[in-house]
Amino acid sequence: MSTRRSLNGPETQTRRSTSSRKAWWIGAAVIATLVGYSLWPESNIVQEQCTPLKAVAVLSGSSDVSGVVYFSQGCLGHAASETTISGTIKGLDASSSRGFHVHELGDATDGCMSSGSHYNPLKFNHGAPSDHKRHVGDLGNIKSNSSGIAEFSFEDRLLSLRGPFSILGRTVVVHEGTDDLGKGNYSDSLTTGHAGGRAACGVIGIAA
Ligand SMILES: [Cu+2]
Ligand SMILES: [Zn+2]
Repeated sequence: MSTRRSLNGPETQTRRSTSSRKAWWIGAAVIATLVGYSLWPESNIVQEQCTPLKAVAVLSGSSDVSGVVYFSQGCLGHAASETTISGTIKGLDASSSRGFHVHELGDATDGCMSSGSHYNPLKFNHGAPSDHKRHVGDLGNIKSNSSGIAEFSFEDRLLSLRGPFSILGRTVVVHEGTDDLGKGNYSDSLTTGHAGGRAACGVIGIAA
């Protein structure tokens, strides 16, 4: 009896440690497979992370201001790159700076007035495009030449055509006044940049 007992003890322990070793190897294999798949450059997971996108907005309004604005966002490796904003807007006051923003809504039922406030998903104050804390839609000013035409092309690191803060379906607005970039000490400097009325606007749609 006493011999049997002493034999049973160690045997059971060996079985237990063999099965826990098996579980460890299965776990390690599963983790290695998942990590390997996510790192493999041609796996579907990685390919779906970035596709170059383009968008366009045709601007018009109750004033003589009109134009077209293009947006394009490429890829840097697996991540989206900065967004390029380019376009031509005419009918502006000569040699002037005019507030230029993405507003939150794509609602044109009341012209430019129904496009809501500056697109601000992070709930910061209004600012300059170069500010770390600003509305996502804050693009500063566009500058017109002596004929009242603004031609521009610049990049922005916050505007995106994809993801949770996408600007697709929102509205780009040109104002009648100059955006003070939040530094004008007016009552609306920190909400609208004191940029005045809305001269023209257009809903941002997907482009080919
Ligand atoms: Cu605006
Ligand atoms: Zn703003």
